[in-house]
Amino acid sequence: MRITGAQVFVGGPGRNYVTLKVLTAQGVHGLGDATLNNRETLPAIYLRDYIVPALIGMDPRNSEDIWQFLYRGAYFRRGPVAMAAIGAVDMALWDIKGKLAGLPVYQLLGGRSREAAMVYAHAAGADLPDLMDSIAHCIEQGYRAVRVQCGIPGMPSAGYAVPEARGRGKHYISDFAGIRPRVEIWDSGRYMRFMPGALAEIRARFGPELHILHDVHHRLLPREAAEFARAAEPAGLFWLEDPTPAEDQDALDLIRQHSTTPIAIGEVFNSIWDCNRLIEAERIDFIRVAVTYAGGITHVRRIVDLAGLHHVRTGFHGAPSHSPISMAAQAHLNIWAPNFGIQEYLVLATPDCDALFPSAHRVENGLMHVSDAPGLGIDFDEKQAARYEYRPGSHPVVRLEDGTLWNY
Ligand code: GCO
Ligand code: MG
Repeated sequence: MRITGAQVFVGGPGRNYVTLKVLTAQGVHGLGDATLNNRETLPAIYLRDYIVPALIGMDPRNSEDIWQFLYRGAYFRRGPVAMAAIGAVDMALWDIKGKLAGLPVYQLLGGRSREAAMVYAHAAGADLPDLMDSIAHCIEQGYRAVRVQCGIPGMPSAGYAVPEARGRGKHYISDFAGIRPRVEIWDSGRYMRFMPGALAEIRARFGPELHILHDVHHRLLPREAAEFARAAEPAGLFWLEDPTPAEDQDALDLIRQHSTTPIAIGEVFNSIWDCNRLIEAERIDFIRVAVTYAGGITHVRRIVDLAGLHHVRTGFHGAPSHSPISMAAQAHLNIWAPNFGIQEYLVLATPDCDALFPSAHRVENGLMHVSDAPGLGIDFDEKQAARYEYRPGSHPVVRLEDGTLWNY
């Protein structure tokens, strides 16, 4: 059996999804996702110019050897661009493997460990009453776990993932605004004075059952993060995400020394080498990697197994920065992983998105049910894809009030 070629598509409804389709002489094809938010053309070029020509003639069933070939063979290892490209190939090869076996990918991983996987939705408000409405809306839709992001009184800009105006909680992600980033102004002091109390009010309003998550998005210094994690304890968070940038991983000890609030980190990590110390030192409770830019199913499975040895559960990244193909690959990992925790889930299910990526995976009452179709259980409609082309966009850039550049 051999690979005869592969195509790369860039574009999609509201997002520049990078989709890889691997073709075989036997007519079976596999799909992968290499979307790297706001840098989408880079994994596409890495695939087109360097990986696809090398894949032709290889036996797609040897997904492990192909992974090693792409990782070790490049000499320059890791990094989000290369790992997104490798991840896409790996997903596509698991898709082919499942189709050949006539089995859904989760069966190849070891079968079901649970009936369905809990997901969390996003709620956001320009202020606390607006956020309360947004949370209530998520609960009405059946979600049991909600990430809550709130506008901060006096903050010059709305804040991370927060709408500028009330009632717009669903539309905070702006795209295709060009490559010159919007500037947001941030003030950690105002945030620290307001947010822990707001989290406690959310707990009081919605009761003990709701799983409440909050994303600091790398904005605090380690000492501030320790203080914040402790101040948030009365809210009983499911997790506190990215309280401080994880580049200085020893600094995370400070959070552990001062608080028992569960910590989730890892959405920007590309490999097991970015998180092995964090996991082994048990500095985190949830690992946030994604199959997209952490090297696909083959590599993320290794991270999941290491995490399982250290009481660290999964909480894969699932922002719309990933296409439904990654979400499908993660649906299979989530159903299998013995140390599954939760899955981030943003409602991508617009009619346009469903038409481009038809699948039978479904979320109901806050639980993701995996399709039993062979392979990843997701398709890609090339006629629909022809409607879209790459459009440049950018993450905002964050500055302090005096102009100092800060972390987005
Ligand atoms: C999350 C993330 C995202 C990122 C985005 C960047 O927890 O979902 O923080 O919202 O900001 O994926 O591209
Ligand atoms: Mg995050």
